[in-house]
Amino acid sequence: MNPLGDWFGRHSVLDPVGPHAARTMSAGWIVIGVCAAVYVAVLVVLALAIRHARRAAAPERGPETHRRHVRVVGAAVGATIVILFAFLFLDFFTSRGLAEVGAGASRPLTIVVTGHQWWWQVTYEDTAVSARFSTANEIHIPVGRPVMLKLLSRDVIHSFWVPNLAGKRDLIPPYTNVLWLRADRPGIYRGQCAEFCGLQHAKMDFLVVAEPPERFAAWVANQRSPGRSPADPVTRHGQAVFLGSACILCHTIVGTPANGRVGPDLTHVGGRATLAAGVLPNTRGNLAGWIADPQRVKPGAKMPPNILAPRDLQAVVAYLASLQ
Ligand code: HEC
Ligand SMILES: [Cu+2]
Repeated sequence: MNPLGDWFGRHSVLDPVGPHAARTMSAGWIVIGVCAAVYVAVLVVLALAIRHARRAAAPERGPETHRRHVRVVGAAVGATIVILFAFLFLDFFTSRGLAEVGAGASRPLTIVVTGHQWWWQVTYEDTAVSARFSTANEIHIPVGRPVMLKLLSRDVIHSFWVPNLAGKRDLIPPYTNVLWLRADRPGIYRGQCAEFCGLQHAKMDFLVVAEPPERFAAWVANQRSPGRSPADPVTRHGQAVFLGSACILCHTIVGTPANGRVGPDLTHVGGRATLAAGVLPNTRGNLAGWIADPQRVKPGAKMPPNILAPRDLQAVVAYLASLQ
């Protein structure tokens, strides 16, 4: 496990856990290996040249030397062209291989990921409208099943990158890009926006949680349910405060009148590992701090500070934390 704990997740291109990342990494190793060999060869030739120049203080400049130089430089240019073409084919076949992993999927899971400044909206598609649901900054996928991500953006260009699972793919408004991935080992993999998208670009993270199919199915069933009704006076008061304030202009909680679309869906916010796009572990303290003053954590974030009486703030926190 990561020393920072599970909420941080794993984050390394050197540890591919699916066919997409693995193929990309193999191509990467070939490129690194060939480039290292070329680098060593250049240094060896340089050393020989220096030694040669030292020995022959007054180098002969006959036609024979000239011809040898032309041959050596010609061979080097030829080798460069061959290597670059080899890389071109390597790239082409790697990309084709990646497309095939997706094409073989009989029943892929389709997830729409929409980039916003500076968080990720995640919507699970289904032919039945009632079975669709939205969450934020946390993408659950079943281990071993190919997943098709449809990538959209509402504002500027973002780039979706989970190093352990796949290469980067840009989200370019108003187009839809597609990225396939498959996780072959359960785990929590951290992703990151990889295209500068404004003030809080560096704080636009997300988690991909790859879990066994039964656990994934249970998670989906829970996500499809409406937000839990408050079960005690404190959470009841919290819900009333939430529904009576500006929160509902921007946030949705399914099963309540709140259906704002500016910020993340909060129907099951209590069950998420992080807050504000991977920036804070989801604890009550962080939740309270975030709601009171998001600008302190993420200056420029599209959520205004909220001036709530301490009792109201604690109640809202209790209510949101109960939305598992
Ligand atoms: C003007 C729109 C707006 C209002 C009003 C607003 N929010 Fe937000 N909220 C956002 C946006 C946008 C984000 C995402 C910020 C980010 O991560 O960059 C967010 C994020 C959050 C998150 C973190 C969700 C997650 O999954 O990480 C919580 C919790 C939250 N808001 C609660 C509230 C509460 C409670 C209120 C009312 C007291 C409120 N918000 C009012 C827009 C708003
Ligand atoms: Cu970004």
